[in-house]
Amino acid sequence: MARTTWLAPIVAAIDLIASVQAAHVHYTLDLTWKRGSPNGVEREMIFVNDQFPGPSLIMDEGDEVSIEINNHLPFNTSVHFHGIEQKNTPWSDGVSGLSQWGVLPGASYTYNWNATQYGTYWYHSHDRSRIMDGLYGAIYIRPSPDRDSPFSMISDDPDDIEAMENARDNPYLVTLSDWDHLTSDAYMQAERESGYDIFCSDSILVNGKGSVICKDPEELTNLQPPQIRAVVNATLTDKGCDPNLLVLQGDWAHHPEKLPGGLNSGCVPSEAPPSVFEVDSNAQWASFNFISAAALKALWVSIDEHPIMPLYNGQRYSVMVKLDQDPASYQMRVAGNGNQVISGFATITYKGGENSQHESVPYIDYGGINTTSSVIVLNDTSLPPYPEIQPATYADEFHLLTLGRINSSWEWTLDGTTFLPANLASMEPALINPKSPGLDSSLKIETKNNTWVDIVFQLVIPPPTLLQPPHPIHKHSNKAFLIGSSQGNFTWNSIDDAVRASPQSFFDTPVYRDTFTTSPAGAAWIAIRYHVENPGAFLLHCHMETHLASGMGVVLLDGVDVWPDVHSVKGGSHMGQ
Ligand SMILES: *[C@@H]1O[C@H](CO)[C@@H](O)[C@H](O)[C@H]1NC(C)=O
Ligand SMILES: *[C@@H]1O[C@H](CO)[C@@H](O)[C@H](O)[C@H]1NC(C)=O
Ligand SMILES: *[C@@H]1O[C@H](CO)[C@@H](O)[C@H](O)[C@H]1NC(C)=O
Ligand SMILES: *[C@@H]1O[C@H](CO)[C@@H](O)[C@H](O)[C@H]1NC(C)=O
Ligand SMILES: *[C@@H]1O[C@H](CO)[C@@H](O)[C@H](O)[C@H]1NC(C)=O
Ligand SMILES: *[C@@H]1O[C@H](CO)[C@@H](O)[C@H](O)[C@H]1NC(C)=O
Ligand SMILES: *[C@@H]1O[C@H](CO)[C@@H](O)[C@H](O)[C@H]1NC(C)=O
Ligand SMILES: *[C@@H]1O[C@H](CO)[C@@H](O)[C@H](O)[C@H]1NC(C)=O
Ligand SMILES: [Cu+2]
Repeated sequence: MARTTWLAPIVAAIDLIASVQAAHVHYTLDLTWKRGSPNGVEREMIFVNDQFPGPSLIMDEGDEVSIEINNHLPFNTSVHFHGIEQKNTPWSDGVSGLSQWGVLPGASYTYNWNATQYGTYWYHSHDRSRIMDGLYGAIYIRPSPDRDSPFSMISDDPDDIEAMENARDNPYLVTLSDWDHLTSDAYMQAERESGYDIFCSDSILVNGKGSVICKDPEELTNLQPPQIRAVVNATLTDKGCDPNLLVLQGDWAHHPEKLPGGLNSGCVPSEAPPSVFEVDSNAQWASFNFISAAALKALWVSIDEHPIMPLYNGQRYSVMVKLDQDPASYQMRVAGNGNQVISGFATITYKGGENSQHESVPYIDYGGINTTSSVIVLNDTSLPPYPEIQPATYADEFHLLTLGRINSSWEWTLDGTTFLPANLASMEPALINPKSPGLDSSLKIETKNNTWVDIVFQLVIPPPTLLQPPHPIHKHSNKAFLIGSSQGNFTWNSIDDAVRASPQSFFDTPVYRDTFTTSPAGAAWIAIRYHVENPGAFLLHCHMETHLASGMGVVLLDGVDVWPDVHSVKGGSHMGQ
């Protein structure tokens, strides 16, 4: 049964692939608010064209893309195209209150952008915390034929390379997410009223399917990674969550009695059919392109008997899998990494192996800990871009941002004092008016076009912040280089000084990406460098929805010296309001 439900979207995707050879690609996304039960438990949620996750948008590098959204939701919305650089189209970045007005209920909005990049991306709401209500879907852009393919680094057999290219062009798009029975508004209200930064979810979903799995609290407690168990030092709740948020979240007011029942504890099991991915060994290779649409959780992703990898909110990895195993079923396991003991599951079944009794060997357990010593863990700082590119050797500007809690356990800032206003989504968009009054109280960085900018994210752990989870910091528009990282305090006034004093903290071949994760523990810093080349108003923010909604972001007014006159370039239903 499960297989039939899974195959439907694949067939739809193949249809799309066949029909989008044209350079102009148009999609219409109808957003509706209805009851749904991805994990067997009903709640109100967002569907896109009656699907959850929304339909995959598949296109070719070089395509001119236009995406119309029709907002049938009972609240404002917007759609952001995560990782899409929006070269010369800053008004299509989809951030309410920054690059556009929120799209009102009953209204429509059209995003136009050029697919100047290839690879795996995704779209999601960027108005309040609506990712938690289900507004997301995958984007895949196939590389143009004149791109060099990297597969000769894996094999020198032309047949093998061709099989990998086929797999690359017809990937399995795997959207991973955490799912809660509360709506995003109710979840944020629970934080405001209880005073806690809450991390607890009900399920982990693979392509929108999962279950609520309840286990004995003692068993869950034993499944915690030892370094976390040492800190939490308490029996977990039946949802695998920390019962003592209080101890770790600083000396602010907390009202545990205001936590809604079932949020941090109170597990009620529920089963729904999992996602099944059917692979055919005749294809020789399969590309699994993972997308983390998680609102709260860092994840571990594992396919039995394969290397395992960390996946933080917003990140994507394409994994080329050689289909040389015995025809059988293999488990995909997705575990919470850190603040909750929880897992979600899916199955990869070889064609012809449906009835095999073979039991695949797990490489991680329910708590995300490796179960064999032969396991290889992806090192996400040793993935240089292909073909290799390097940042400039020095930057024009330097900014040191200090990450921590502010004013309460659940509110976060990127610089210790100022933070994104909670009403960002209702502000006059900065792109329309760089002097927008709402910006006065925002943390912002103004840059000149064609300059290089360094930003250091410093984590401090003095009271009242105490512990911090790793923050997945996402940069809108063009990517940045992760040039360095180290424990301790960044005590220099520039990257140049730091390189001279501590060369071992800097990478020879920096990764080039749109999401960077801060260290999970202690005083530590990471440094990024980026080129200002796309004038516009863009966010740089923590991609945990609760942290973003509570203020953890900075507005980049990039190339403000040469900003486009938005009114004359783009009309749009709400642009000129
Ligand atoms: C998008 O690409 C088309 C075709 O190459 C080009 O004419 C157009 O100017 C591009 N749009 C933007 C905003 O750069
Ligand atoms: C762990 O909790 C126990 C019981 O509450 C307490 O006695 C002990 O000191 C705690 N250990 C640490 C390392 O905090
Ligand atoms: C997990 O991996 C570590 C590091 O490779 C290894 O030391 C440990 O033995 C592994 N755990 C198990 C249960 O094999
Ligand atoms: C990961 O790769 C980086 C960059 O090559 C290297 O500095 C670091 O030591 C590696 N980490 C591990 C755990 O191997
Ligand atoms: C944070 O709290 C301080 C003192 O209570 C208050 O003055 C300030 O306005 C608050 N900041 C924000 C952004 O709410
Ligand atoms: C909805 O968007 C409009 C602009 O289109 C804005 O004025 C209003 O404040 C927004 N409402 C909310 C609740 O954010
Ligand atoms: C880092 O700086 C903070 C103050 O901002 C200080 O409390 C802490 O001791 C310093 N840590 C180290 C390792 O120097
Ligand atoms: C901004 O700088 C980039 C990189 O140098 C350049 O390609 C682009 O044309 C500039 N944009 C404007 C509007 O000057
Ligand atoms: Cu964060």
